[in-house]
This record gives sequence, C-alpha cells and structure tokens, in this order.
Amino acid sequence: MTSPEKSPFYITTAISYPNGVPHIGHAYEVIATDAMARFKRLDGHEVFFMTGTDEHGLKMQQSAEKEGITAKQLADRNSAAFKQMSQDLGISYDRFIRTTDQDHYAASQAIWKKMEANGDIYLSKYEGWYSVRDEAYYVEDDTVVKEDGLRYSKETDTLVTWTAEESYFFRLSNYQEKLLALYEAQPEFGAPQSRFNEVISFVKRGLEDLSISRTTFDWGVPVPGDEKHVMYVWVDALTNYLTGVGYPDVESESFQKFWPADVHVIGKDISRFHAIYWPAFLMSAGLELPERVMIHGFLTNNGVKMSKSLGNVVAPQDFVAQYGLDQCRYFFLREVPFGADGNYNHEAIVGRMNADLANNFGNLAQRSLSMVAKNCEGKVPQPGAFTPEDEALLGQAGALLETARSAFEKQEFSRALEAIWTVLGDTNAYFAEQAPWVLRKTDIERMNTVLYVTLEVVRIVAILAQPVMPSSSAKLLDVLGQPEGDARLFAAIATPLGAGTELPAPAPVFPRYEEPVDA
Ligand code: ME8
Repeated sequence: MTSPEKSPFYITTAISYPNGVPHIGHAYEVIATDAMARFKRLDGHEVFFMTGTDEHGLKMQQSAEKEGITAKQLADRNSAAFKQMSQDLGISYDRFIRTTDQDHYAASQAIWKKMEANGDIYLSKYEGWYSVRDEAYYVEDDTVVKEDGLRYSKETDTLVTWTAEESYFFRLSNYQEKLLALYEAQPEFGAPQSRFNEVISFVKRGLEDLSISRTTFDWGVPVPGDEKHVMYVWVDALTNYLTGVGYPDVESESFQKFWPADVHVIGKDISRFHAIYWPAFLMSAGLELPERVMIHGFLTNNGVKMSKSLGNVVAPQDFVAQYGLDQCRYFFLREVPFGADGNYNHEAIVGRMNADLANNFGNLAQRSLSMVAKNCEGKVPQPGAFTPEDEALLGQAGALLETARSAFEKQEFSRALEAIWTVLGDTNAYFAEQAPWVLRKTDIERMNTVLYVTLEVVRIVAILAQPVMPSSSAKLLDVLGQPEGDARLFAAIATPLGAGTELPAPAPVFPRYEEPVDA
C-alpha cells in the first residue's frame, strides 16, 4: 500500500548500449537501482523505476553492418538480452524503455523543438577528430598518432578519424553560469562529492557549444524539419527519462506525478552527460531538473578491467548460477561503498556468503526458529518482562529503519547493510550469552523471552533486507509467519511479533558456499 503523504519517487538507470551483451557492470547498476526502488516502495512511496536500452548511433549501425544485419535487428536481439538479464536478476522495473519505441521519437522531437524555440539550436559546420566508439569529437591536442600510424583519443584510446559535417549545435556555452548556479543551489545534485567535483571543475574551465546532429548516417531520431539530420545519440538517449513518464504530454498524470526524476543512477564514465548536458537541455526546454545524479564507480575483476580481449567478461547469469542471486545482490551492495570503484573476486564473495549470510544471519534465524519449533509448539512464544539487555537489543533493531532510510536516501547501501549486520552480530552475542538451550531446563519463561527477542530482531532485519535480498527475505518472513502485504512493509516494523502466531516448519535460507570437490 502506498501512503498519500509520501511523495512519488522516480528512479532510473542509464540505458545500456545493446551493441554487445550485458556484463557484470550493467548488472551492478540495475541491482543497486532496484534495491533503491524496492526500498522506497516498502517505505510507502509510489515508485516508477525505469531501465532499458539506448539503441541509436553510429556504433550500433557499424556493429550491425559487421554482422550483416540491420541496426534494428541487432538492437532487437541484444535489447532482449538486457531485458532477460533484468528478469534473471529479479529487477522490479516498471518500464523497460527502448529508444526505438515510438513514443520516444515523439518525446525526442518535442524536446528538440522546445530547445530550438528557446533559441538554443543553430546550424553550422563541424570538423574534428571523431571517435565512433565514443560517439564524440576530440580536439587535436587530445589525440595521439600511434605506431600503427593511426590516430587515437588520448583519453579513451579509441580510433579517431577526421570528420566534417553540417551539424546543428546546442548553445551549451550559454549555460555555464546557470549550471554553476545550479550546483551551488543544489550541492547534492551530483554525488558522491568527489565525482561531482570533477564535473564542477570541468564546467568552470568553460563550455563549448555542442554538436547535436549528424548527417553521415541515418540510424537515429530525425531532426524535426530537417530530416537529412539525425539527432546526436546522447540527445535522444537522455530524453528517455522524459519519455518514460509521458513527455511531451506534460499535463499527463504520470508526468505530473513523477517528473522531475528523483535519482538518475549512472556510472562514472557518463557523469558529464548527465550532470552537464542533461540539466542544460532541460533548462533550455523549460523543464524541471532531476533532484540527483548518483554516479557509481566501476567494477573490476581481481583488479583487472573487464574486457573482451582479456576474456574476463563475466555474464551476470553465470555469476548468479555460481553463488545465488540474493548472495550476489548482497555482495555488491555490501562490499563496495556505492560511488567508489570496486573489486570482486571469488574469495571475497565466498567470505561474505559464509560469514555474513550463512553464519551471522542464517544460523541465528535457523537456531532460534528450530528451538521455537521444538519447545514452543511452533508458535511465537509469549515473552515475560524484558530485561535491560532485551530492551537494548530491541531498541537497536527498532532504530535500524531510520539508519537505513538516511543511508538509502544517499544511496549509501553499504552503510545501511553494515548497520543491520552490526545488530545481527550483537544478537548472536546475546543469543550465545543468554543460552536459551540452558534456560530450557532452568527457566522456561526466560527462554521464551530470549527466543521472542531474537525472532523479533530476525523479523525486523528480514523486513529491512527485502530491497537487497528479496527472495531470501520473503522465505524468512514466511517462516516467521508474516504474510505477504502490509506485514512486510517498513511501517510494520513498529508492530511487534504477536505471541501465539503459528509458525511453519523452519527451513534454512542461506546455504554455505562449499568449494566443488574435483571428481
Ligand atoms: O553508457 N562497472 O551505455 P553502456 C560498473 N548508453 N558500471 C559499468 C561498467 C563497469 N565495469 N561498465 C559500464 C551507456 N558500466 C549509454 C548510457 S544513459 C542516457 C545512456 C555502466 O552500455 C555505465 O557507466 O556503455 C553506464 O552507467 C551503464 O553501465 C551502461 O553503460
């Protein structure tokens, strides 16, 4: 149930290029965004969560030509692979947008016309060193001729060729002061701070007008009124965030409800597009600006960048098959402070799976629930008076919601999880100290109280863990007798477990990772 006094929440991922298949970096971004979307839903907000694919541009056209198929065929095939990945990762998106969707053409042409009407678009000529891979022009100083006699971008090491074309330009130079004023007024427009600072310094160095159309290929959204031009892929790509909520129908219910977006989640390589071009386009079109651009880092495998030539590109589905979906989701959000670059390797994942999930959480749940099954007729026991230790632990667990809220508000997922796991650690210590298996013989009422307190912590943690580990948390909430629906919302944290609630037979939820034994 959504609560009327909680504001609607609109969150997006970047839309991926379907010129290849998805990798762990893509999975990481959708998992984090999904956790955020689920958190807000459980906290009573109406959420719109969008992800999808960015299908236009020369890169797509050229990749397709190499395969002897059309760009649309390539997009259809790989977009389906991205959609499948999201489904395999349990991503709760509300729309999977494709920039080849009909409504997206209308939205892109509408924003173009608004920017044009505002005097920000003019026709001129563009010449420069163009990188197809980056879909960007470079000035000569930013390129280098290598031993093979070919010229490359220094920054991205991609091949550039001299290209001259008639092009429409966007007056980005007019927006330098306005952007700096925005950053000043909204100091968390970009996050984390270190990555936002890079954007701010870039803008302070001065902005040049931006070439926003191409005539050398036709795989894109036609420029309204001059159809030999297609829009520069980033103009239409960024506009996806508007299309998804009904633009250009700004009076529509969804646009009114969800625009401006609350958070755009993106990787560090595309921060300039989102924190500079995008707000400038929106200002020009007279539209409200997103609240926040959250810039995450890159994942590396054992410290090595993923690349096809190194053969270390891991398919997200293989990863999930090896460790389990919730385990992967937990690992990525717990291990790497969101925003920082992160490294993953087998040992680190197994460490988290066994220590945090199987031992700290799984064992606690299983031991307490098994004792309840055996000694309390499978019902939540009636607690006696709480001791200061009980009160302290329940207080700690009860305070987790606020801690998690403040951490999730800034996409500090690892901070939220760390706080939750600290309480689990304390609960394990409490369980060991109180030794309910001893109390069973000496003081049944006290045993009941200790089991009750432990189950109550497990319940609160299971509710709070849902955004990160939806299916394991659901299994735990099943065995805690908490039906789907209101009892699993964050608002239910404040309502303690009812003594006498019938509990189904407990079943372990977090398996240990055992290394496969060679036959
Ligand atoms: O950039 N680790 O698409 P894309 C973490 N179409 N994140 C990574 C990553 C890695 N190793 N590699 C890529 C595009 N990403 C554009 C976006 S939005 C209007 C258009 C992230 O398929 C990357 O930073 O190259 C981006 O946020 C997303 O994956 C899609 O990357």
